[in-house]
Amino acid sequence: MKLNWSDVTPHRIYLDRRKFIGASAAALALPALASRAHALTGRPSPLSTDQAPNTFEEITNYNNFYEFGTGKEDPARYADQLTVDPWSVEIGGLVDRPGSYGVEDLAPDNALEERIYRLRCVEAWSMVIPWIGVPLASVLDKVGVQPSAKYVEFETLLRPEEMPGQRRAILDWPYREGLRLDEAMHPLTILATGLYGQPMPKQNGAPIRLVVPWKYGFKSIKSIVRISLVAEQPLNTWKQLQSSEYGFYANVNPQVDHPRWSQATERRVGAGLFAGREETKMFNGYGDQVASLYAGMDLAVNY
Ligand SMILES: Nc1nc2c(c(=O)[nH]1)N[C@H]1C(S)=C(S)[C@@H](COP(=O)(O)O)O[C@H]1N2
Ligand SMILES: [Mo]
Repeated sequence: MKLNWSDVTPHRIYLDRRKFIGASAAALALPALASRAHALTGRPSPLSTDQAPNTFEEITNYNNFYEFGTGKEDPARYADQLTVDPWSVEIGGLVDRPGSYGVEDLAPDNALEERIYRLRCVEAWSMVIPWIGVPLASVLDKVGVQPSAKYVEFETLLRPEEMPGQRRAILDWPYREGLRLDEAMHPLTILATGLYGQPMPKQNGAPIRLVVPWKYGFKSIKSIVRISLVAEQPLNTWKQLQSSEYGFYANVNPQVDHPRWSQATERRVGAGLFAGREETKMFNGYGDQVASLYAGMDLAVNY
């Protein structure tokens, strides 16, 4: 599915639509994906923030996706080259039903939900993004996690022909991430296949990417082709690159600074030149839901 600018729902219309109850007329005018998402039926998820989302333009023009270059504008410029159809995700390791799954199998239209989440990058900027997707738990339940599995490992597509950043040794490709199994099963953790009621823009990780809103953005791995259930903690790309700066857990934590900058505050993208920085919240403001996962752990050690 190719996303054209002309297909894009303007931000303002989108916000008006969300207020619309019984939005069948509005839904008819939308692409299939959007019309089936809860998002546009006027029933926001209790897991969504009520903070105003960033504009579609901000969300799709200020990105980190090093496979397309290290500049914030590179993904919007180069991700168009990426073929996302056909696409399959290999699910394996300690599961009952390993195999090659299509995006439709993992995130069927009738299961899609909207989740409006804050995204806090380790670089100390943030956004609010209205994702469309399914709980990762629903996918893991489908494939049957075996009792010996303790972690989930994710891998991005390796295709240097279409990903110019992969022709350079910026990171150890393919990009890899991991979660502890209880983090992966948490209701806030989703596999997203769209945003703003549209199929996922390529620069945001089409056709399917992880979103873990209480962790720094680098945990939310894009364009996933492999999911493995494993017994040992997997090594994630950023920790592999520089383990003194990037850990496995990467929970948003205003009290644990990056060795080269403070994590106490953040800049909301699009807030304007004169807007002050915001205070960063523990677990990116999701502490009520997730703090218990880390009871008894020293989060300064397990950063
Ligand atoms: N494969 C892959 N996934 C990735 C990245 C990347 O470079 N490659 N960057 C991460 C970082 S640092 C952030 S902040 C988020 C950004 O997501 P967004 O561009 O959709 O806002 O994607 C994460 N997922
Ligand atoms: Mo990030």
